[in-house]
Amino acid sequence: MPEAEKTPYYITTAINYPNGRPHIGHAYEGIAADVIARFQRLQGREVRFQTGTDEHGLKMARKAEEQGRTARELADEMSGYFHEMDAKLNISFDRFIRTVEPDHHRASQAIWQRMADAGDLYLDRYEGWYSVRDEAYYDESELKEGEGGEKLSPQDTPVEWTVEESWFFRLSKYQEPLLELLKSPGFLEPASRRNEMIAFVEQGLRDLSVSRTSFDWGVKVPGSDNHVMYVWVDALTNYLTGLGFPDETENMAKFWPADLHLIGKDIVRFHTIYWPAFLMSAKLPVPKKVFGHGFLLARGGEKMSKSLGNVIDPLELAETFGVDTLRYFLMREVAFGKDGTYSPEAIVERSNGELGNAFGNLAQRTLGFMAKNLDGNLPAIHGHTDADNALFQTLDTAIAKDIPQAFEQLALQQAVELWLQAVFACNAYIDAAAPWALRKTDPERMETVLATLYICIAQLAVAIQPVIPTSAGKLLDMLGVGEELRTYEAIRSHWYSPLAESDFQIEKPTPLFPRLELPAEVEE
Ligand code: ME8
Repeated sequence: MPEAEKTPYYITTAINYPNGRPHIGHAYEGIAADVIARFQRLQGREVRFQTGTDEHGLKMARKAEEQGRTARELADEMSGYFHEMDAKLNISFDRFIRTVEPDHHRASQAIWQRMADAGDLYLDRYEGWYSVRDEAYYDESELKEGEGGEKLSPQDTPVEWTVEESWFFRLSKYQEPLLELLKSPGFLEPASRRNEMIAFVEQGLRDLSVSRTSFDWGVKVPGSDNHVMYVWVDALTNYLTGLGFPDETENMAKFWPADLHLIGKDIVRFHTIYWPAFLMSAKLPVPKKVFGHGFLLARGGEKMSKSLGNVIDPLELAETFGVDTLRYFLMREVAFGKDGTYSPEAIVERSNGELGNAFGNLAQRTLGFMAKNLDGNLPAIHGHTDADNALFQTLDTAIAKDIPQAFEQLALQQAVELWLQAVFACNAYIDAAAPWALRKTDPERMETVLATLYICIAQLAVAIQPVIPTSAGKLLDMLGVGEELRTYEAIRSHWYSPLAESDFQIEKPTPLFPRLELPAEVEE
C-alpha cells in the first residue's frame, strides 16, 4: 500500500447485549472484524479496534428481574463471558468497552448536551409500540400479526403499548441530509441493504423518543433526573467514548470518523439513520462506512433461539474444532454480507479438505522432505524454469493484488477463495515437478523446485495470517521467516537467499491442522 494511503483505521463491532451468554452470531461478527483489523495492520495502517457489551436498557433490567438479581450483577457476569470469548477466539481488540463504565456515562451525557444545545431535544409524551427484545420503537404500520392475532415487530418479536413522558429527538429535521448520506456510494454496504433504508426515510421520519421514565437502568439524562436515555442513544455513543470523547484527544483527531462500523443486518436502521442524525446534531462527522453482515443460521436454515434449543456456544465449537479452524470456516463458508449456515459436517469437511489436505500437507511434505533429505539446509536455486516463473507469477498476483483487494473491499470469502486457488496452484506444481523423483536423477533441479515451493509456502502463510493467525504464525516460525517479513509487501522481495545463507535449519515439521473427526454425538 502506498505510504500516502496508510492513514489510521478505526473499526468497531456492535456492542453485544449481555443478557445471556454469547452465541455463534456474536463470535462471527467479532472474528470478521478481527480479520479486517489484522489485514489493515498488515497493510501498515495504525488500527484501532473496539468491541464490548451494551449493558443498559429494559431488556437487561427485565432479564435481571426474572433472575432475582440486579441488572449490574447480570451485566458483570455475562459481560465477562463475552470478554472471555473474544480472548479465546484471538480477537485483537484495543478496547473492550462496557457501557456501565464512568467514561461512557460522561460521553453519553456530553453528546446529549450537544443535541440539546442544537435545539433538537424536547419533552413530550410517548404513546406507541415498543419491542423490548429489539429495544426499538415501531410505527403501527410496521407491525405484523402473529399466529394468535398478537402484534409482532418486523423482526417477529412481541411489542407492548407504552405511554410515558419522554424526551424526543428531532429526527424529522435530518430527513434530507440522511437521504443524501444513504445514497452516497460506499456509506452503507452491501448495497442490497440500502434500498430498504432509503424507503424508510423517504416515507417520512418521525421524531424519536430518546428517554424513558418507567425504569432507571441507564445513563441519566442531564438535568432530568427521572429520565434515563433510550438505550440506543448511549449504546451508539460507545464508538466515541472509546476515543476519549468529549475531550479533544489525540485518538479523536486520529480515528474519528470511524472507517467501519461492522454490524449485523438487523441493526442497520440504528447505525445508518439514528446514529448519523445524532452525530449531525452534535456537529460531529458521520462514520465513513457501515457494513451490515448477514446472519448465521443453525442447521436447516433455522434462526437460533433458546426455545428451539439450537443456540451454538462458540467456545464449545472452538474447543472441539480449534480456534483457527473455526475462524477459517466462518470466513470461507459464508459470503460476507449474506446469511449462512453452520454444521459440524461442513466444518470437518472444509478443515480436512482445505486446511489439512491442500495447505497443511503442502507445507508438511515440503518441509518434511527438506528436513530429512537436505539435513535441514535451505536448498540453493540453480536457475528457474518457466514452470517456476509461472507459479511465482500466480502467487505474486494473488498476494500483491487480488487477495489484498478482496480484503479491502470486505469480500472476505473471496479473499479466502483466492488464497485457496493459490494453494491449489502450488499443489499442481508439486505434482508436476515431483521433487521426490528428482533426488536421484537431477538433484540440482530438485533443489530449485524445493526452494520455489519454500518461497511460495511462506507467501501463502503471510497472506492468510488475518484469518488463521496462530497457525500461520507457527508455520512462519518453522520457515524461519522473521516478523519484519510477515507483510504482503515484504514477503515479495528477495528474502530467500539471505535466509538460505544464514545458519537457519529446518526441523521436522509438526502438523498444523490435525485431521478432524465428527464428534460422536453428531454422528448419531
Ligand atoms: O443488537 N448471526 O446486540 P446483540 C450473525 N446491543 N450475527 C448476529 C446474529 C446471528 N445469528 N445474531 C446477532 C445488539 N448478531 C445491540 C447493538 S451497537 C451500538 C448495539 C449480531 O447482542 C447483531 O446483528 O443483539 C449485532 O450486530 C451483534 O450480533 C450484537 O447483537
